[in-house]
Amino acid sequence: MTRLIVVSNRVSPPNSKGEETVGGLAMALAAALREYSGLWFGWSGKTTPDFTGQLQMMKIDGVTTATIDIAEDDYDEYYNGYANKTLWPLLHYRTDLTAYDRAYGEGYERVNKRFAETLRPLIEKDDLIWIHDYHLIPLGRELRKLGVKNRIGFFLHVPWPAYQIFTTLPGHRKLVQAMFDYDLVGFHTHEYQQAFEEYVLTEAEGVQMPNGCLKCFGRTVKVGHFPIGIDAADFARMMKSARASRMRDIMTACTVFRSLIVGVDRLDYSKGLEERFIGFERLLADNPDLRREVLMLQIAPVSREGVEAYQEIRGRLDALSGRINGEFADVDWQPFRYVNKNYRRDELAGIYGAARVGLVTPLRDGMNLVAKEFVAAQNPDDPGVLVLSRFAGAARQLKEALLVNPNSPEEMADALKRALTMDKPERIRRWRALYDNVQREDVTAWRDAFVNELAGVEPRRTALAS
Ligand code: ADQ
Repeated sequence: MTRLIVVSNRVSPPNSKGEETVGGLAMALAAALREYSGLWFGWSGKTTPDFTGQLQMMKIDGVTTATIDIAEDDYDEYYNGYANKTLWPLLHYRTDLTAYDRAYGEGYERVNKRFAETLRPLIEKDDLIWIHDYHLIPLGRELRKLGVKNRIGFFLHVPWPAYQIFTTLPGHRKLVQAMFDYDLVGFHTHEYQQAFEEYVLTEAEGVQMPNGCLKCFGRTVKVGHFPIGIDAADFARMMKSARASRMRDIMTACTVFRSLIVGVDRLDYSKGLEERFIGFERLLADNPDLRREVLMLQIAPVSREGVEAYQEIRGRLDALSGRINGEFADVDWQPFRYVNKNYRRDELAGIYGAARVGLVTPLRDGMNLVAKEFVAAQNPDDPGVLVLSRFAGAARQLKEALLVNPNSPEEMADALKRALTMDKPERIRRWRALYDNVQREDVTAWRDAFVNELAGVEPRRTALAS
């Protein structure tokens, strides 16, 4: 069997206590690699004053990991800088938050080169190489410069934005050119794929070839969409665990016959948390009869604390949650609970299972795995309702959710009301269709579709894209 090398910015498989790191990508890659005798390469999460290139190899749960530390200035310029302050906001349509700093771009190039140089000696002739996400777009190019001719695929976990947004990035052409040093480039949805194609055809004068290939910069690359899913089988097992049941019981007990609305997200401006809080406030304001009947729990562990935009949104969310409780709480009822903690996956499963409504309303999201986890955690005989943003990639698959525009508090309040009052037959009918999709298009289907496509492309013989 061909060996699979997976490369991502962070390498974070489940630790020995069964706890897992927050983040959809880490969850998906850990699950995807479990069945492969593969290698997972990337950053350890630690920094050193100077870059050493020292590799740390480990085997955890059948997955071999190879990690490196990055230098402190790499952390500032590559990770906090170009990745989190430039590309992340840009790819999520937040040009207002996008910082353009030449030093960030240089840090990005430098770290990608260092990744390539450290990874190069580990690559064997027939390995398939699968590179993940916006941190590492130029990595394929750097590997090609070092003579790597293996099949290399790239998968983007976040949206590819509309042409008018992407072209606001200084140096946008160079980034797209680097995508042509891959053999296969994958997106979550057809919409992102189309936006990428539009850029190539209009801005870079590329040509659409038969069988899903694009030709540009003297190279041909195969492009496709591969919607990521959750490890549905593992989730079903986890739902039966003692911890999940205990958490479900605790949540049911402390909601005392009230309907629980739940949101679970990394604390990130792309997740639409402020808009969601305001939507819930609107529900309470417009529906006095529902006030004592509902309770909302928002779990949002802090992330990327080194970036100012994340510190600012944290302050605004604290103030909003205080405002909602201040306005509506009574001696025996507090409508809103806002928690900044991480939970184990089995505990989260129990929390989802106790909820009547899953409220997943990002302003933009590549896919959104929380929506799928919520569906997987429901009781088939009495399932909850998913309220989902139309701007999450998941909305393309989970069409039986109540789809909303997260920018409209009224629309969100109406959808919440509809979800809270939906009769059981409709809830069951919608949930069955959703669960069918979550089971069928799971993480294994995603991995197999991408890897099989990559394995099927012609091996390259030519040099770099020019
Ligand atoms: P993320 O932006 O991290 O992922 P998402 O897909 O929702 O977003 O995944 C978050 C994961 O973190 C989920 O598995 C969730 O259970 C977990 N999580 C969230 N809060 C937690 C908490 N408090 N405790 C424990 N676990 C928690 C990126 C893209 C997404 C894309 C994924 C995968 O931004 O659009 O779906 O990659 O491609």
